[in-house]
Amino acid sequence: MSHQFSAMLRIAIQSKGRLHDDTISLLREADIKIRESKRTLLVQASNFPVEALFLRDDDIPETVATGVADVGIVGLNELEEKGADCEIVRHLGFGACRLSLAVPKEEAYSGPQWFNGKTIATSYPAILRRYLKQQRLTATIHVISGSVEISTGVGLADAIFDIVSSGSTLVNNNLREVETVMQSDAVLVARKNLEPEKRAVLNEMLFRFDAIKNAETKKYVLLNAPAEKVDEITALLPGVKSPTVMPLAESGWCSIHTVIDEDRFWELIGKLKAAGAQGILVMDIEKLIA
Ligand code: PRT
Ligand code: ZN
Repeated sequence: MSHQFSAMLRIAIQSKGRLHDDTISLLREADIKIRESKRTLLVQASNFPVEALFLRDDDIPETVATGVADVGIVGLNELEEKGADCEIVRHLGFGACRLSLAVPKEEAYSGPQWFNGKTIATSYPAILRRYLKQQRLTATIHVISGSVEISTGVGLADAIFDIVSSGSTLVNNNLREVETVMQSDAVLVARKNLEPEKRAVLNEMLFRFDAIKNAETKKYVLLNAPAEKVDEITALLPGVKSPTVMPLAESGWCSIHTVIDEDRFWELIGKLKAAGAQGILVMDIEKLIA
């Protein structure tokens, strides 16, 4: 397949950490196979014109903005913090989290003005500085690179600004989330002004990513119905287009095939049964090209 492309696209990927596995699985589902080796920084895919550059997430935005890599997968929080000039091509949905301000749980928190004159520990000073400015707050930012959540307990700061996902780290450190400053997930970013030959490779990759994403929330449904109920049942099914209806060997019965949204599944299933559907079979879809 790679013979139709004349360029190699270099993608920056987190070498280890929270985004690594989901990134590799997304590429694998898109049939872009990257053999990982602990020693190699740059690995070419075996069956697609892509080479992966393994980096720390902190270095990905700059690497893409400066053209050392063409595209990259990184948390939106990291991209915003570094202020790198990249194009956000897709939100990928995994690595979801938020950047929030948290205070010791016994504090009487009345609103953002609580932060005036306080010290806030964080690894995201640029995003925090922007928020404080926008809210016209005067707090001191104390930059630390890890274990931000223990800062208040050891008297290093009055509050923290950090990544929250389940919230259990805050609870374990007697902290309370009081302001959510930004929502984040992993994003696919591209260097601005990518050459057309590289853009073509990126477009093929996007086509595959989109097919995977479309399939994620859909189910393939097969069911049997008495012939006289087919109209009533098909009227209930939204389908990608219209459902496929095929006669069964047993006369007077049909098989109906369609694709439905996962979130509508339980609501529909009761209605389908009530309308006479039987032998309802639900299957995952791997890829869906609309
Ligand atoms: O080594 P490298 O520099 O590449 O990795 P890293 O240690 O800087 O980052 P890593 O791998 O921890 O996170 C990479 C990205 O994952 C982040 O930039 C976010 O975009 C995203 N992400 C999603 C998270 C979390 N969820 C998350 N929960 N990053 C960090 N956390 C930490 C958070 O810092 C806090 O300590 O988990 C704790 C909170 O989790 P909960 O579930 O207790 O709220
Ligand atoms: Zn990092």
